[in-house]
Amino acid sequence: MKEKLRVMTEKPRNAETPAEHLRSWITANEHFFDRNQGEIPTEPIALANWELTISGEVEKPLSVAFADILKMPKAIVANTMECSGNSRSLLTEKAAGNPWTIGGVGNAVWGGVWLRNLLEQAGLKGSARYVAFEGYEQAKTKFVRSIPLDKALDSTLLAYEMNGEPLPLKHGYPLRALALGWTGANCVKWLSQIMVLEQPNKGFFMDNVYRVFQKGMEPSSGPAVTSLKLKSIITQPLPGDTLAKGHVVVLGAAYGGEKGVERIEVSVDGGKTWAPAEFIGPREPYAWHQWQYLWEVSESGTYQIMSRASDTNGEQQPMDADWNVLGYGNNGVREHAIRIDIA
Ligand SMILES: Nc1nc2c(c(=O)[nH]1)N[C@H]1C(S)=C(S)[C@@H](COP(=O)(O)O)O[C@H]1N2
Ligand SMILES: [Mo]
Repeated sequence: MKEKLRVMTEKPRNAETPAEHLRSWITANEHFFDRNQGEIPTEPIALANWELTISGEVEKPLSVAFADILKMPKAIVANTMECSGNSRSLLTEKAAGNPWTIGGVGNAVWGGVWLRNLLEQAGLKGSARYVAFEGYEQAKTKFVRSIPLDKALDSTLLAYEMNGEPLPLKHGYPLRALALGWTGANCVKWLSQIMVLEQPNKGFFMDNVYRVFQKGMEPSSGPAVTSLKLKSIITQPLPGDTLAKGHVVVLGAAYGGEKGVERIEVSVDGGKTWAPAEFIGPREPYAWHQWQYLWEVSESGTYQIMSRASDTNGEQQPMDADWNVLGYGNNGVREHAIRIDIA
């Protein structure tokens, strides 16, 4: 099969979406980025052999078959998922990890069931504070992640459909967690176990990574990554393009995880002056907003184009990203500037 993504590592498979496939509101399944800490299962599990257990701080531990999931009310929700390390390679000071540019993000319409419905069936004990997820894939160190109970009850989906198709194997078939508006690390694939806990889960993927910390600090002393940060990206033109004078359509996307994006502005002079861009396409909570800026350019030269988002509270995307050792959450305006030539 022809490769559709920009592959960073093949084993495990980490690959980003080329910018031209970030221009539509829906990111097609075949163009959606891949991020794996271990191996993708080689074969999809037979649905008859799959079960989901719910244990820990619950009144009635459950074991649920796929058919039971399908009988529950179905929720259909758009959600933009971004890898915590997306845009890491655009940081001016290097940070360790996969060299994502802007393509470690995608938007899909997910079908599934609300986690709260299953937790209600199991009955939470008074001691319940966190919900941990584990997948069925083979791995030396299992990718186990927990989220606070509030998030689990309020806005976490267990998804079995992605853009109207059964969840593809590499995106977590048959079921994955989706903490809406939170980074991909909070969205465990190949889900097989849910554990309700009194404390956050401990382990490598909780305490050593997905933490925001500075050099010389203990990783676990930094906060865990949660919501996507307010950010905008330019998806057309592409860095280094040479374009003709006249109408130039600048395209991009803006997103803020749990926060809604209210406004988007564009600068074509390296941040000296700004003009409003307009939103195009659907606007839904948890999903990115595509935008366009119609630029009339009459002089040849080199231009630096930037975009800047504001959220519904009037907060602005920062001009420079907050650096951290693992390069998470790069949402800097300057880091995302592109340089192009007008001939
Ligand atoms: N079981 C399991 N779930 C996982 C991972 C993993 O390695 N194993 N990677 C996580 C990370 S860091 C991200 S960004 C997303 C990527 O999901 P995708 O490959 O469907 O785009 O899955 C998350 N869920
Ligand atoms: Mo990630």
